[in-house]
Amino acid sequence: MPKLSRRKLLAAAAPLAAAPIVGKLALDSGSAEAGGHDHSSHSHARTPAGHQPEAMGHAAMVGEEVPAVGGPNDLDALLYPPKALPYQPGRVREYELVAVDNDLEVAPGVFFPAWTYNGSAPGPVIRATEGDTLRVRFRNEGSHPHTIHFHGIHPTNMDGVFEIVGTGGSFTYEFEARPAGLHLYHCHATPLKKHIHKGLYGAFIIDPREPRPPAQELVMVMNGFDTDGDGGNNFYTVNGRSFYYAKYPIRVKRSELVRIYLANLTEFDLINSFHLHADFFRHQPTGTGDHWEYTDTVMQCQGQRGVLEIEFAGTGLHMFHAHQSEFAELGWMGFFEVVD
Ligand SMILES: [Cu+2]
Repeated sequence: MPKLSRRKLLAAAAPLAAAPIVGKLALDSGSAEAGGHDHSSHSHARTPAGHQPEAMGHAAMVGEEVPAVGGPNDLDALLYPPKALPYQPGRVREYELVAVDNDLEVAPGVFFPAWTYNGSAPGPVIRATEGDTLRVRFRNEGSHPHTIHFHGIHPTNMDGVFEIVGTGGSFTYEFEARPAGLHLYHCHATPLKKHIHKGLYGAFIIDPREPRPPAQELVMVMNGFDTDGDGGNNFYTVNGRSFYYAKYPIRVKRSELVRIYLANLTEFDLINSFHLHADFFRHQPTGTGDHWEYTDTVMQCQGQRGVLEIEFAGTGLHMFHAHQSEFAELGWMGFFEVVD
């Protein structure tokens, strides 16, 4: 009965969402209600799920620290992409990706036995300019066979589906980076659902030859973690840790262009979404073409992605979260701290 256990877990985790509100921001009365829950039953609900520590729930109840793992700069390598390079004929961009098994702490005391590229889920951001030769040296030091399948236009023998790289093996992917846009890479070994939800995926930016305007650039990969193995996610995050950007808001400057590369790699759930409070952004699906939607909410199916641009009108803490309330309450929520 995966549904039941998931609902129970949701009930247990609901007060977590209130933590930053009660503890740090004192925004509205809705949080008082969440803070007033009887939490003795919550502890029981989460026990069968495995390793959810009581401390998480309790901290949230009394409005102390936001229950997120780690320090303020831990996820910088995933949040801030490598710099865009101006187009230059004949350039080769090289990356090394190593598949490794790694237990990831996705929420305080909650570990997920992940399969990763380079140790994290999502894996590193890969970036090239349209026309570059992309060369990715892949080594499998994990316990299962893996590949790297890139989205984009490339020869089929570089597609990451025919060569299956066993433990100890390696393969070099090499192709011209095109078309410009925001793409993905992920493992394509079978069973595919497992190889993806275990953590083998990441963002793949191809910059147009005519560069985009300078901006404060951010990468957000939406994902989920099934920490009790019931085929449903127990935690939702951007870049791998629940509530991380609630604890460590992303600082950006008012009136300056902010560009977000947003991709959805959530397994099990059909869609995920990004909703911004107190402002609107422009959204370019897949980072291609010249269609921009002006909105405060965008939804993405698995594998969908897009480029968001915004100049914040005001300063202060701007909340963002999945507009599926369930996801938000299970970790997919954070803040931009907009400053002058
Ligand atoms: Cu795999």
